[in-house]
Amino acid sequence: MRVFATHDHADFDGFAAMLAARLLYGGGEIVVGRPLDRLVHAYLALHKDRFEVAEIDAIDPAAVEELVVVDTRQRRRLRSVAKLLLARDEGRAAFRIETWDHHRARTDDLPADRERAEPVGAVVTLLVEALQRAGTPIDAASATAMALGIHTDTGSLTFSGTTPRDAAALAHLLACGASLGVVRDTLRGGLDAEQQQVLAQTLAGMRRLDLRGVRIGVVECAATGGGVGLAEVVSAALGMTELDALFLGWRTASGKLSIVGRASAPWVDVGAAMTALGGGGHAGAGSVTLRGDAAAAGMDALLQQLDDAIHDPPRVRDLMTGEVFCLDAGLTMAQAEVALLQRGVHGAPVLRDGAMVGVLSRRDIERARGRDDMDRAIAAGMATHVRTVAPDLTLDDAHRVMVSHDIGRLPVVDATGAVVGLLSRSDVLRTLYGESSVTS
Ligand SMILES: [Mn+2]
Repeated sequence: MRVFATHDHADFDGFAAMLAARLLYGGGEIVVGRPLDRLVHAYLALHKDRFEVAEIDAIDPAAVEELVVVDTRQRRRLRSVAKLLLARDEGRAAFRIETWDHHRARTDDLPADRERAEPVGAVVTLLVEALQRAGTPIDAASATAMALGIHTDTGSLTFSGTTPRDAAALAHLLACGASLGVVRDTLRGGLDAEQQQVLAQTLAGMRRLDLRGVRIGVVECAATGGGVGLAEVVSAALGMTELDALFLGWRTASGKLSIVGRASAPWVDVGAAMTALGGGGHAGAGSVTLRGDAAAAGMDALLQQLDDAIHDPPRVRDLMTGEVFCLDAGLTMAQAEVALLQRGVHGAPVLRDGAMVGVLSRRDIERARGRDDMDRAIAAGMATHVRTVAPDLTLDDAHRVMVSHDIGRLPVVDATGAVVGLLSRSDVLRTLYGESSVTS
């Protein structure tokens, strides 16, 4: 007998990967632990007859020849098949183990006879590729579940871990008849009444921390229910704020503390922080359950790990143009026009005694020409309410200043008031798209 298993709180990626593996391997029993992820639970309630799930107690460990584990390799995330693994340890079972995963290797990973782990956005992508290579047809209902696995693990192909392979696998599933309507309705499930309450508590009660310019939200809630679906609450809350990452702690009456984290910026590695605490996850999402002293320390236990889990985000000083052509406030408009033309620039900061007092653009010069003011000092016709940025501001924040005030070039001014650089739109675009895609 062959058994398929995935991590506890099976999500769509884990569940769909089991379906795909069963097709690929040619049959076997799917085992899931309870509770399931809320979306999977709702989906299974409707599709129960199509996707039969076996009970672990009905399986005789001695009869198992092969265990295929998907979406994790960590033994302690596999409570659903703990009995089988224990029987194997004690010599009452002797099955081989195969694993399919897209998480980083851990010290408590299962020793597998065959291990396939690749850094794709959803593990089901690896299995869909294998099915495609084998020429195995995928029915529409299974293709839909697999498409949901890719959608949920990649944020509909928007999370930073998404690869071209995930998009190609999704395309194949659409070609197999995956239903866009079912995908849409399943993903649009919204938050239930309990989740909405936790969301309200999260938004009202969160502490906002600034760690080296990275915005982190941290909140601890007293459990009001089973805590299923907290990840969706954290995602929803993160989407409503400007935070780079958000961590929600869920404290049960017995003192246990479950922490769910999500990041929207690539410089916060949620999985690293969770792993340091004994949990797991990806860069973008992770969770851990703390007990005993660690739980008593509350969210402080997490805060101690955060420093190592935050990579320095790109800052203005890393991207700015360092040598800035400046104009002296004593020049006339006519002199400034010649100077700008000679340097081939559209505008420049204006200095008086080394300090920036304004910015002059060619548009200001054209206005002066219209008023016949070309012989007057530029100080009279320049923009004096100039928005500047500090060199150690994060590029993200500088980007926000550009967008909200529609400014294409920001003078970079240090604490002494000296102009130390200029940040342009193209500097920002270069970090968004890479060096080659921006020409000027
Ligand atoms: Mn996954």
